[in-house]
Amino acid sequence: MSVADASIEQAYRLASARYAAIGVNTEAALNELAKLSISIHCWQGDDVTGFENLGIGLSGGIAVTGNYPGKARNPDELRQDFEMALSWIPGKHRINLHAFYGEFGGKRVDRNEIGPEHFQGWIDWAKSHGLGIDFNPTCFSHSMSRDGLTLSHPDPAVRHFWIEHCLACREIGQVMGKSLGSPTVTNVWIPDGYKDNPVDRWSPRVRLAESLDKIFAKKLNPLHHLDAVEGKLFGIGSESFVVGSHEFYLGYAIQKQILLCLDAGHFHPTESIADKISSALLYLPRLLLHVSRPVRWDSDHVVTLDDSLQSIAHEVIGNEWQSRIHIGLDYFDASINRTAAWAIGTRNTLKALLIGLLQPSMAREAEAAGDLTARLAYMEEAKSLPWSAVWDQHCLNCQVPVGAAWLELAKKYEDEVLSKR
Ligand code: RNT
Ligand code: ZN
Repeated sequence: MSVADASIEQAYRLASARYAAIGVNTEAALNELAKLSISIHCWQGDDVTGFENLGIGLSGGIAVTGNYPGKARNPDELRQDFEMALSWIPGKHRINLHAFYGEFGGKRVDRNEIGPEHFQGWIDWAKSHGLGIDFNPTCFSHSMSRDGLTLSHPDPAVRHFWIEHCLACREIGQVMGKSLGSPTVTNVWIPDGYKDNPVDRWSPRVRLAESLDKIFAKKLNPLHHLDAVEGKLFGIGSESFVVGSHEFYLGYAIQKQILLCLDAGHFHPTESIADKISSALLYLPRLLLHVSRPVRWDSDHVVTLDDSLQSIAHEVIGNEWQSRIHIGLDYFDASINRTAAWAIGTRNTLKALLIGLLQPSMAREAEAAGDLTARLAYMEEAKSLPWSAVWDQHCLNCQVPVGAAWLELAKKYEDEVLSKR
């Protein structure tokens, strides 16, 4: 064992004793942390570009800014970059794919014609790396995303096209989940909305509900596949009205008992998705989270270890909802090294979960006893417990770099591979 490793272990032993004194078992926390999988979004690797080469830029009211060199240009580069990032992240995780990341062999395969065969390369790769896959229809960056509308478009032909696409995606998701022995969550998000105030807010929502009813008519085996729907407040160009709003999908998901996806950037700036979880889980079996970081708007910044992330983790862990909440990441920053962006956001999410797993019970007990002074005191004291020594030990156990040591490897990869693209 190196001197550095020995000092990490020593710090861990001291931290572990400190936690034991307040009734927290750090070994149990680490065992639990090792079981948690984050669904890491492939689209951070190429600025939500996909592999269709349609010559159409990113649409749908989402935006990536920055032009850091070295973005992945094809499936092999994206997988190579993803593997590199995974080697800096402790644990076993999942990859979250969008439909336009299929492998089409240079052919134009339209969105309503895609099938599992276009994702066999991803499935084989995921299997060989022990990864699960999650999936998403891509209802943007396409000419049929007409007038900014898809499943709610007044033209039945447009709706039909996207219904076919979503049906194809559910079939693909099912094959992915079955092949990998772990259910694929297929999450439907559409950009539909208006820049300015509509006169009629009802009809588009009726059309969206009808389209979704067609998409979800066939029941799929939950052992292989789970459905999710994601709403939002506004997008670029849909500032005044989004058809699939939060209320729309909350109601819809409850009615169908499918997953609701809560994206941290899809609400008013001071609203926290952490507070929504306990309400939604009263009526829903499961939730999907899109962990993101909105800065003034739905800007999809790389996730940092901030209060909002810790509140989300506190809800998941404090209520033991690990099996009911699927945690996915959703951000895209093209202004920094993209593989580093994956590592930073995923490591932060895991750190927040670990902090949750190491929470002592005093604050909860104080609250139950009505001692709100002690609740605040204990919650604040908990913030300075030596969780970082436990995190370092976790990285050591998982044979991934401790502290910022991964950054040196990221720089090397940038020099040797990314900068040559
Ligand atoms: C958009 C949604 C959606 C997308 C991805 C690319 O506002 O958050 O989840 O970010 O599907
Ligand atoms: Zn999202």
